[in-house]
Formats: sequence, C-alpha cells, structure tokens
Amino acid sequence: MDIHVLSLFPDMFSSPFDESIIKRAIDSNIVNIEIHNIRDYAKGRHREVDDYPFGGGGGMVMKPEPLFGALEAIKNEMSKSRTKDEMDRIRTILLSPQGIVLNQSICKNLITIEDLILVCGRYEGIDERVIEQLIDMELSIGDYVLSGGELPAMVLIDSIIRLLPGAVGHQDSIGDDSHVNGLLQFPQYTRPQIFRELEVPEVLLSGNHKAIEEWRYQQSIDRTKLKRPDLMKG
Ligand code: 9WO
Repeated sequence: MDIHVLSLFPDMFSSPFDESIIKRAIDSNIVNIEIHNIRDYAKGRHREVDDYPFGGGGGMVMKPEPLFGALEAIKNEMSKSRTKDEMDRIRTILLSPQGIVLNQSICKNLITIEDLILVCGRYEGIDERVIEQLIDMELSIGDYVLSGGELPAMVLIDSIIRLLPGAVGHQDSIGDDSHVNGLLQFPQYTRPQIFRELEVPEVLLSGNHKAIEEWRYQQSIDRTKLKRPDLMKG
C-alpha cells in the first residue's frame, strides 16, 4: 500500500513512523509512506498557504492553489507507474471533524485500497472548493476539535498498517484485539502469578486451551455489555 500525506507540518510525522510496527512495515516495504509539505506547492515570494475568509470572521482559511497544485503533482507522478484503472482507484481522504467517524470496520475496508492520499487541514479550515473537487471521503477520529488533521492522519495510518498482512509479527494477535469481533478484549495477565496477594484467574493456568478460549470469549461478551453496550447493538 502507498500512503501520501499532505501537511503544513510534515515534521510531526517523523517520530511516530520511526517506531515499532509502523517502522517495521515501512522497512519491509509492506507500506510506503510519503509526506509532502503543502508549502512546497505555494507560489510567490511569500509562499502563502492561508488567507482571510470571504464573508469575514476570525482566523484563516487554507488557500485552494497550493492544495490543487500538490494533489495534481502527486497524482501526475503516480500516473507514471500506474494504469488508468489503478489511478481511478486512488482515494483522497480529508481528516476532518465533519467526516464519518472511523471504526475498525472502516479500517478493514481501507486496506483494500492500494493508494491513499491523506490531506491534513490547519487553521479554521480548507477552501470548500478543494473538498468538493478533490476529496473522495472525509474521516473523523472522534467528536472533538484539534489543531489540525495531522494527529488524526497518524491514527488512521497506525490503525490500517497493523491490518496489512505481515505488519504485525504474530498474526493471531490482530484477531484477538479489542473491537475486532465487535467485542472488547478479554483481560490479560502476566507473571508473577500472585502479585500483592492478587491472583491470576485459575483457568489461565489450567493448560486447558478449550476452557481458556471459552472463558476469554465470555469475558469479552460480559465486559462489552458492561463497558460498551453501544457496541452490542447491530
Ligand atoms: C471549527 C471551528 C469553529 C469555530 C471557529 C473555529 C473553528 N475551527 C474549526 C475547525 O474545525 N478547524 C479545523 C482544525 C480545520 C481543519 C483542521 N482541523 C481539525 C481537524 N481539527 N480537528 C480535526 C479532526 C480531524 C479528524 N478527526 C477529528 C478531528
């Protein structure tokens, strides 16, 4: 999978992508991530990327020209190594509080897309013509306002990379994670077996794999009902 990210703060992406699962996925060519600085596509002496909103009001709005320039340049470069059909399957996503809220099932659908372009907004928003003309989908990571789309883009990238075949060393551990069956994860324990008089549930020490599996499944159901009943409906 190829992921292109457009941002005014490209440096924000270096440390999260230099750790653990994402780093390994990049190093083993499971995913290729390119971060583009929107300012590189801004014209003029001052390379301005924002301007005052028509109609007045506070704050600044991201100008259309740098974003159109960036997206056209990236797609033009991509077209050199892709068929027309592959170009048609590229999806451009804006991280936005107005988007549909990300969940595990959306993540699973996104890994079927070979090329993703993620656009990170800043300031008070992006000129609406960019969204109308160039954005295929708006995604939110939750109902709160942030300073920009960069952290949501990193969240999205993390959540999809770990679903790509080979990205997570122990493939079983993907299936057992919270939310994957629409249920929360069962409780986990490690050594010591007794810690400050607190004991690990007996069944986990039994060696009875069938009993352990049943216990864990029941725990997942019980705690989902208790902590996240909203996940049980539907
Ligand atoms: C709304 C708003 C209302 C009154 C005054 C100023 C305002 N700014 C915004 C706003 O939504 N700003 C955005 C900041 C502009 C685009 C980038 N920003 C952003 C993205 N904030 N939060 C996100 C985001 C993205 C995905 N998931 C959750 C939050």
